[in-house]
Amino acid sequence: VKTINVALIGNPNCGKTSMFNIASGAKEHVGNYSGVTVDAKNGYFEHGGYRFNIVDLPGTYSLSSYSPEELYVRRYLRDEMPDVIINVVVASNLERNLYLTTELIDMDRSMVIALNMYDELKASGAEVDYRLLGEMIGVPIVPTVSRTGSGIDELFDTVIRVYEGHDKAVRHVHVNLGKEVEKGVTEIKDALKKDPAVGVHFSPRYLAIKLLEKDREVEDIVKNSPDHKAIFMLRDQELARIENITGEDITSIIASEKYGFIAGALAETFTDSTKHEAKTT
Ligand code: GDP
Ligand code: MG
Ligand code: K
Repeated sequence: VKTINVALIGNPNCGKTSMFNIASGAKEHVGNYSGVTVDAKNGYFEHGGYRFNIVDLPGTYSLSSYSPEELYVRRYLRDEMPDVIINVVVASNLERNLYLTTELIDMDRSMVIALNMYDELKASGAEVDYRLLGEMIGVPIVPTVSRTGSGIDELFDTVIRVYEGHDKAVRHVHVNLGKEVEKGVTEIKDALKKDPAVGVHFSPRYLAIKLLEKDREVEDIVKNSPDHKAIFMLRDQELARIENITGEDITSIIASEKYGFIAGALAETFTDSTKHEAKTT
């Protein structure tokens, strides 16, 4: 039997542990609990002729190095290289939850989105064209209710298809960060690519974006490259150029472009019939 290593990644309280329990038969604590220890739980099960190793990771809003949870999840992604990531999102809070998704897209990893708490979305009267949304962002999306198990079989069927390279929604999408940032990212990415060791764990694009954000841990990764002095000089130059031309701080430019990407995708796929007065155009 083939083994697929999957990691559950999502914001706090999106239903990761409930999904982990229902898939693996475990009985981990579920609820509004934020523990002192930041760790992961492993489980095993079989589905569709495959063996799954599943890990329940701490909840995180982003993949920077700001909090112990973010660092933990990113180190896990660096060191363990899961075959497929299940990005669990709260169906009725996509604007916020998809931010983390944009960071995973930058990393260019194999991924499936579990559109969780789909029961609450339906009860609210809102609707999302999740097939179209998945095609737009290049990641298959499966509605799930991890409290009851609804959609979990379809979710793991989709994980198998993604793992085997058979899912039609899978496509590499580029979250455009605006002309100036994109120019900087391209320059840094090209410099990084000269070292074959770079990009083994993280995509050159992800590393370039995080270098522009002055992410300490990514700087440490890049320090292993023989060209790192030239790369840091280039980063400093590009950062100065971008902030000069735009008059804005890089982290706010990147955040607003990412939220713009999400808003654009949701404008075409999300309808909230309870808010039919909302459109002004
Ligand atoms: P985690 O922090 O991501 O591990 O989330 P948990 O699994 O601990 O779930 C947080 C809360 O959401 C708990 O009260 C769960 O019972 C509830 N929950 C999880 N999944 C669903 C779902 O699909 N629908 C509904 N209505 N509630 C859910
Ligand atoms: Mg949990
Ligand atoms: K929780």
